[in-house]
Amino acid sequence: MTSNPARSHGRIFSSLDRFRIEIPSWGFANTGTRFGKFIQPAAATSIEEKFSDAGQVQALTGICPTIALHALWDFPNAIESVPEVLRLADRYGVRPGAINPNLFQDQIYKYGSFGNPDEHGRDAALQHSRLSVQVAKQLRSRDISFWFADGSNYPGTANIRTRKHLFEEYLKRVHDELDADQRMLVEYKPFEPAFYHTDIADWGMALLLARAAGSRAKVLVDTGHHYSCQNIEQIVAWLLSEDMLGGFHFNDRRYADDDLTLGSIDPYQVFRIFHEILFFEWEKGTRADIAYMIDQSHNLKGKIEAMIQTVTVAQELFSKAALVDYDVLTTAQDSCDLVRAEGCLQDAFATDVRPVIREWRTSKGLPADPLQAFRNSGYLERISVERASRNASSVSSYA
Ligand code: PSV
Ligand code: MN
Repeated sequence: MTSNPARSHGRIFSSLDRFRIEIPSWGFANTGTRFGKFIQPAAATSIEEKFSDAGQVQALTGICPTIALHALWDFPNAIESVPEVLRLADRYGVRPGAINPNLFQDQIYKYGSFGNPDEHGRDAALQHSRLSVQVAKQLRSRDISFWFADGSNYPGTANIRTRKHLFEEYLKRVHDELDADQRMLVEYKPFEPAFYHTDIADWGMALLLARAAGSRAKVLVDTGHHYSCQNIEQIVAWLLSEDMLGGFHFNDRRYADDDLTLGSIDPYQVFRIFHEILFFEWEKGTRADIAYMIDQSHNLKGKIEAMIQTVTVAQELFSKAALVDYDVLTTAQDSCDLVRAEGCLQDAFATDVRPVIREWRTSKGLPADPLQAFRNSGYLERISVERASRNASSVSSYA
């Protein structure tokens, strides 16, 4: 860590000035496990309520100017919804962020989207992807973020190589539709909902497919989409070195894709990811073009509080990572001074950056403690009353 307090203070401030993180519309709605949902009276029941909640998070933290949108979940009428979404963006002070096509929910995707052996399934996926690109253009969203549930559940039931080729072909066809300033993000996930093979199961597959799609395709790393002991920061370092890291879906996990709030299980993991990015930027003298996004969904914590919690934890971990002293680190690495090198990371991680973050927030006219400010605001009480009956009527009964 830099030993000069004024220098540390300056580094924290400049890291906070630049750090922005996108919040997901679906993080404000009721979600559950495959065993059912526990309904929250305050959960958002419409796209307007999602924008309103996102506006609260932005107003209190100042670092979440955009909201990721999920086609179908947010745009039942696709293109026709665009004017309304633009109106909501204006009204609530958050812009549309990444557009997430939904290629997994409709019955036609039972055996896959781009990997479907039936051409009708593939065509439906292509049409929906093209529509999502159009929506993104009209909303002036740069990123279209693709996650595919495609895969198979039993050995021998799918031709893995044929499906790979289909993905190459169809991703390229979608890529051809992008404007010059748009990007395609390709997300990977090892399993679930497919339990034997997943077509895009890891970063290597996502990387090859993104390369095959075209120059504006990059890989998206969802931190929950890895096996337990996987070294995610090494994947990040490799993708940076290949100029193929497009963005993140941040969340935490203990067992699988748990979608828990960030840093709740392993904050050092997130710190190490940020360290690899900032170290890369320091070495290259350039800013990496990465979309930092949250993808969390938990059915018991209050939605807005959980979002604020994740945002502030991300902010803390990012500014801790900015404290690593790269001169000391590189000297220690070059001379194989292992303890000193490791200590650079440990010292930065152990630093309590919260007092400086509070100071930064005050200097920007933001509440020093966004979570407390939210609790004092009365917003939650108000929406709990307004939305309670709509949420209650969505409870399903198995009796
Ligand atoms: C899949 O688990 C995923 O991470 C994808 O990003 C989806 O779009 C998102 O979750 C939906 O919750
Ligand atoms: Mn994700």
